[in-house]
Amino acid sequence: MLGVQDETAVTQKARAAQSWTRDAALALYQLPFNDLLFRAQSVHRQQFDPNRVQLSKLLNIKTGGCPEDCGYCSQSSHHSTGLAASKLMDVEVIVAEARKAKDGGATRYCMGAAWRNPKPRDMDAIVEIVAGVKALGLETCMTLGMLDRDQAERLREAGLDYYNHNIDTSESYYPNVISTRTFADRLQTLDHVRQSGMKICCGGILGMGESEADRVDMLVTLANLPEPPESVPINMLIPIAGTPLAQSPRIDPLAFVRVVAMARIMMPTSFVRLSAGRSAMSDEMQALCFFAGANSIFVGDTLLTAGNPEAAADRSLFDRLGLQAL
Ligand code: SAM
Ligand code: DTB
Ligand code: SF4
Repeated sequence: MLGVQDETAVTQKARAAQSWTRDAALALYQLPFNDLLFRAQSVHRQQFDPNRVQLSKLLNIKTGGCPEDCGYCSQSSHHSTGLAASKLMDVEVIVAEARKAKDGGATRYCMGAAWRNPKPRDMDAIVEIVAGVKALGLETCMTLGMLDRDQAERLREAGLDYYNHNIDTSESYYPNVISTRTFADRLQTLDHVRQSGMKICCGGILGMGESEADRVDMLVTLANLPEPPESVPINMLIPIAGTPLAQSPRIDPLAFVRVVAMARIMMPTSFVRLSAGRSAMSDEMQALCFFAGANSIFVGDTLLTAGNPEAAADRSLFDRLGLQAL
């Protein structure tokens, strides 16, 4: 017989694994705003403390010169963004930065590299970095581009907790954003990560000129993965001068909030991260995102290459909303 806790786990897993149809998701997206947000907040309260938000910190451990042509990215060598490329940072510098982030209240340390995929010669250094950051007692996350099965296995053995690999948009809009890899490539790496036993951080970007149907399709893909991602970053495009998508029309803030609410309802047990783009959001928009079920943010004034709100601004926002760090 199952114990109470086992039963809860089984029910949660069954609920999490429900498959969403595009029609059901579209119906949700089109609900009156108040109905959608009420549902999202109700789901949120069943799974999480509504006044706690998880804090992650990002570090770009290898900047620029990336061979991929992602239309939003400052680090692609296909675009002239004026960003200077650098080599992989030394492990000591990374660990010192991670210690500062821990002192600042972050519980997860996310490290990004502007690679299409890690090369075999990079793997020893990466393993050392994971071990060094983990030894501080932080959760570790990396985003290094595509991984093969062996690389995913090696990262898990090194103690990496999460791997971030975004699908970014819908399958049909994907070729408008990136031409150097396919949506299927993305899903394959996610499968390697899942098989290795690491947790998945996977989401997308809004405001790249995609349609409402694309937003809904992206969420359906995420929610219908064999297991939903444990962490779902919802980014608002940060327009970067020199990139092909820099002139995209800004997304309606209320449409952005709707997507956050949808992510909460469709992936009830996942952390939904209000990710890139907070510097361009009003406090009121962020407050609505938290009400819609976002319960994670990046802290610190820099993301990978772009800006993020200062610590003082986030402290003041949390105080005004009665929010606390998890
Ligand atoms: N190279 C790795 C990869 O793409 O998998 C990791 C780094 S990449 C910069 C991580 C994610 O950041 C992208 O998948 C994208 O969702 C997000 N991102 C990058 N540039 C952005 C921008 N200008 N605005 C919003 N999100 C962005
Ligand atoms: C994610 O979804 N957003 C983060 C993280 N995963 C790696 C990256 C945001 C990058 C924003 C643009 C920049 O800093 O260059
Ligand atoms: Fe490279 Fe990642 Fe930027 Fe794409 S998003 S160009 S893969 S660093």
